Amino acid sequence: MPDSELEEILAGLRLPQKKISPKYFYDERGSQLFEEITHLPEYYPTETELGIMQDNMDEIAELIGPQASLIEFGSGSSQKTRVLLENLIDLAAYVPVDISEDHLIESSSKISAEFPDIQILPVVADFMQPFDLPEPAIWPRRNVVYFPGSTVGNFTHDDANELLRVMHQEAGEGGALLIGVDLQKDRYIIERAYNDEAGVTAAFNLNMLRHLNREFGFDFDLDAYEHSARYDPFAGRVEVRLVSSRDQTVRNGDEEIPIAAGESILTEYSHKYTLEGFAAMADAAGFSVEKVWIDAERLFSVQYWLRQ
Ligand code: SAH
Ligand code: AVI
Repeated sequence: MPDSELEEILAGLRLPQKKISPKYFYDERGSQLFEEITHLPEYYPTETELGIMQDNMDEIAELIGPQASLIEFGSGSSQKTRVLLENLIDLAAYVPVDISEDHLIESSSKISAEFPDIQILPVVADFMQPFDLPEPAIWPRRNVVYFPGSTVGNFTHDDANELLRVMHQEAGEGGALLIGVDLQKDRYIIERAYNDEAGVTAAFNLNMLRHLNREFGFDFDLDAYEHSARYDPFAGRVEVRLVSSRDQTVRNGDEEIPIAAGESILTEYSHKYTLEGFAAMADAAGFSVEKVWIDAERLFSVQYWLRQ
């Protein structure tokens, strides 16, 4: 593991409000737990987004047009992407990009078997750092960056803006962005989605500490932290934390970091947007909003943005 990553984690743990980037959720087990989350009855985003895609697939396919290259940021299990791969016309290539290496390789080989006529070019990368994209064998008519799942919500507004600008660049001349974003709504619906009865989200959150122990040499005691997820309606975001249940010290090499009882480590934000707020994000990143699809309950939106 690069020293810079360990430094980044230690720097976050030295802050008055301790925090660790949500990208560290996604080791092999974390990716599997996220996949389980997407099937939970309380976790509305996946099913809702999939429904929006299915209901509007003809229009989406027409807007994207033939021979596009589809570049997915944070592809995970490529669950929703299958609907696109089945319906887009003469796709030039599918490029799934993800930080979770084993999971990406496994998902991509399944996709390759299911869609033998489409060139699949997986890329293992942290998309917040510069990375190279492979060139498809067939020259695409247009690059479409696909960013589903409201993963954009896991970034602060500033980081999301930076990431959207990277996507603007990757989309290139005539390119577009197809993005899924979760909407602000009743607090109860949101908090239920992040505090499921079966405890899968809690296990997903705690698994981050197991990942840090294994890959970076920490000695977190997983039994001494509790999952917390609260929606802040003013900030429009869920704040996911691990709360220390006793005074304790976490060690890494020579470094000792004290953590008091009740003190928390912030592990994730999940921002929820208004349609107006998200249109402002498009504008700031150099895109124009071409089309917005939402479900009947106005829970979630899928948007098609054109590169200006
Ligand atoms: N797109 C899927 C998965 C969303 S989960 C869906 O809609 O269901 C978020 C995904 O983004 C995970 O697969 C995770 O491994 C990946 N991810 C998170 N941070 C990342 C980063 N910085 N760089 C690359 N991939 C990242
Ligand atoms: C990947 N991301 C959009 C999920 C979310 O809803 O913010 C991650 C997640 N965290 C807890 N449950 C799901």
